[in-house]
Amino acid sequence: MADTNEYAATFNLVDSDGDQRISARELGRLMEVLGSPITLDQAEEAVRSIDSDGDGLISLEEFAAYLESARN
Ligand SMILES: [Ca+2]
Ligand SMILES: [Ca+2]
Repeated sequence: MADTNEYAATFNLVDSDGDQRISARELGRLMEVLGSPITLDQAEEAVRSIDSDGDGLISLEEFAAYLESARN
């Protein structure tokens, strides 16, 4: 089980509209800020690969689980 507290601050930064879900658009904006712009299609694909419950959005739990797995 991922420690979501560890990722909440990052998550909230990415979640610019504050609905507690990261959309493809928000992910795209993040990549732009990080200096690696991606297309909306690429952002949607990335969201699909992180989204484990299939609602098309990334929750904090999904975000934390993804970062945990990326770290190992
Ligand atoms: Ca959001
Ligand atoms: Ca989801």
